[in-house]
Amino acid sequence: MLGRFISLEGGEGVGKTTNIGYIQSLLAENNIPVLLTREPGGTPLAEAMRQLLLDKNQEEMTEQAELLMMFAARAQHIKHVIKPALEQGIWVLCDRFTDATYAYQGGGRSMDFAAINWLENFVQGELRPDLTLLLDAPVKIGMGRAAQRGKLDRFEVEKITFFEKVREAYLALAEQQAERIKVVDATQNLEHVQAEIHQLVTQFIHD
Ligand code: T5A
Repeated sequence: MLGRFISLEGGEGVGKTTNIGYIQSLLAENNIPVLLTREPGGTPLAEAMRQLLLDKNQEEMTEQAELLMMFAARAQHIKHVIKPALEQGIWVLCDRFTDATYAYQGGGRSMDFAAINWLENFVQGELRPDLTLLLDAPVKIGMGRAAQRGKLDRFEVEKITFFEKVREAYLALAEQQAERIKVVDATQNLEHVQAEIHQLVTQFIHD
């Protein structure tokens, strides 16, 4: 792969969408071509699956269906968007990727990590992000920020204990894969969050 793959992770409302544009501008300043995308989503079919995954007004979705849909959307995304970009030397900046599956389905829903790991290998082959920025904040701070946006989706209506487990799983992943996953303290004001991101991304660019 000629391009490099950066993912942005974290619980609800920690500031991923807010900061993705900032990272894009940092890459652009360094003359790096970049593609912005997100999960679940990123292609028309994967975006249609996103609608289903986030819609709370439907029959109860089984945990297995949820997990498989995350990976079904990911398979489309990788084949039609992520891999073609990386092969052309375009960097990919993705709002959430498979760490979110470990955190939400593995941590939040207590699903078997080995099953997720099997699906990860099946769908992605060797593709993994080169750098992951994990924006971390206590659940109440993130949920408070997310709530300001109004309407809540199918995940956002979960109980606080669900999001505590999501956060724990993310932090455990960061500890296990410290080389790739860098934790950013998202409780700080935006200026400080972006100063931390600036340092991490600049270092990664020059590695
Ligand atoms: N999901 C996803 C899974 O369960 N498994 C998977 O495998 C994948 C890929 C997707 C949902 O799907 C789940 C997880 C999610 O529940 P999403 O829209 O991608 O949904 O995720 P959300 O977390 O819902 O995204 P949000 O838009 O809610 O959160 P963001 O992007 O982290 O937060 P953002 O940038 O919109 O900021 C929220 C508010 O906070 C303010 C912003 O201005 C905004 O108003 N803010 C700050 N305020 C003060 N200080 C700061 N430092 C601030 N940073 C941002």
